[in-house]
Amino acid sequence: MEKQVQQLPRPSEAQLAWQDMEMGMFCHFGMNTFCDQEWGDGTDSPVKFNPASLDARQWVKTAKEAGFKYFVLTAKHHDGFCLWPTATTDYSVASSPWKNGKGDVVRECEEACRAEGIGFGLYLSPWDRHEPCYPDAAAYDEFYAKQLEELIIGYGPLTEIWFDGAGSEGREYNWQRIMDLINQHQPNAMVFNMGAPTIRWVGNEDGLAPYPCWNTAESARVSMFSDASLKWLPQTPRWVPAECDVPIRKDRWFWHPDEEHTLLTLEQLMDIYYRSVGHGAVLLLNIAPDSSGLFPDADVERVLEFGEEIRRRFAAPLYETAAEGNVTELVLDEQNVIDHIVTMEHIAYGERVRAYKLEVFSDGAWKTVAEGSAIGHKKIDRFEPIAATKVRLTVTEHEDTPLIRKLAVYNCTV
Ligand code: FUL
Repeated sequence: MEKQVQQLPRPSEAQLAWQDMEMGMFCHFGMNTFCDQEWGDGTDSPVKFNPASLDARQWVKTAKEAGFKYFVLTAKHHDGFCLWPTATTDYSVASSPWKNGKGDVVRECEEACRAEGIGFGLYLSPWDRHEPCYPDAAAYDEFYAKQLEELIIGYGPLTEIWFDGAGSEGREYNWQRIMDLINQHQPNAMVFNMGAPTIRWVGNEDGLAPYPCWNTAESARVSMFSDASLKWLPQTPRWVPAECDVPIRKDRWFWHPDEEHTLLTLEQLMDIYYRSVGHGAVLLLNIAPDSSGLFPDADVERVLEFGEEIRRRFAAPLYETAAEGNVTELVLDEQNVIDHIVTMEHIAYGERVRAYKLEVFSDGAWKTVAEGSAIGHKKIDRFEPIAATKVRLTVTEHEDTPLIRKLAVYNCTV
């Protein structure tokens, strides 16, 4: 008997577009960059903020060239220092010597993203260690709503708004008001992690999605910082895909002097790629500008290598097809050695596959090379190189007729 297929959750248009981007770049920059610290307490003087060579185009061009489709800047981290000249506080770039207090990092990033044609997102920490009214919940809700309003009205359209739960344990913000503002001014922006999130935190800061990583709220955890008072609002859609955030320097979101040795290797980055994008999630990789206001050369080189390696492996499949139904067969014109298969579902119609098997016709017989549960937006399977003349995907369990957007084979070792 057919299952109740109309119950399958589906993504919104905006979620679909976001999932198709697959890779975003995170950018942690702020007062911490000048103080060799990760979590400033909000007492550092704005005088310290002076990035002599700041060039947001360099950041965003690097992101674009490496294949990232959106860019998320920390407009305000936990220390409360604002990277735009806000009217809500003087703890901002306007009080710094940088450009004689006339600069605006958020604007420069926004313009760079528009110029490069990639999405722009903002992180605005709810936890604020500088703002004197923070202990007064009602006053701070007002203050925070004003900051958010400045950003979402002044710097849109935004691809994503990033709400970090850190430091907010036990604190209830006015999420209803925050969501009303977002729905009014940036209805297509993804909302990360809090309020009525449209995308969820994957559950670690290593960039790794578990497998399977289903797209639905039932399978989502809230935040690692959450407690009972940090509940999602009822408007949270049932489709809440995961984003995997990770810094390119091990456990360091902000830049620190003399820490190039903590840069992840290309091999580690590729492993992250397989376990984030390859598990159907979106990767958000952080690169931190240094105190001169530039991405360090070593980080640029590494992330470009990463982008190049992804392209080398996956830009051009040997063969690919799309199909509907339980069995999708791909006949190769001639025998080819293959070692990767990428499968994708048409998730616009929900995540339908629950179990599948991949077989390769080799030496006159079908051989199973991979088996799995979720396909969702994307699944990357790799296996020992094998000579193949045909490839077959068999969906062994499903919620509704499988709609396979892509079945593609590759030889990545050549
Ligand atoms: C965490 C923060 O505490 C870190 O500083 C960083 O912003 C990371 C992305 O999220 O919760």
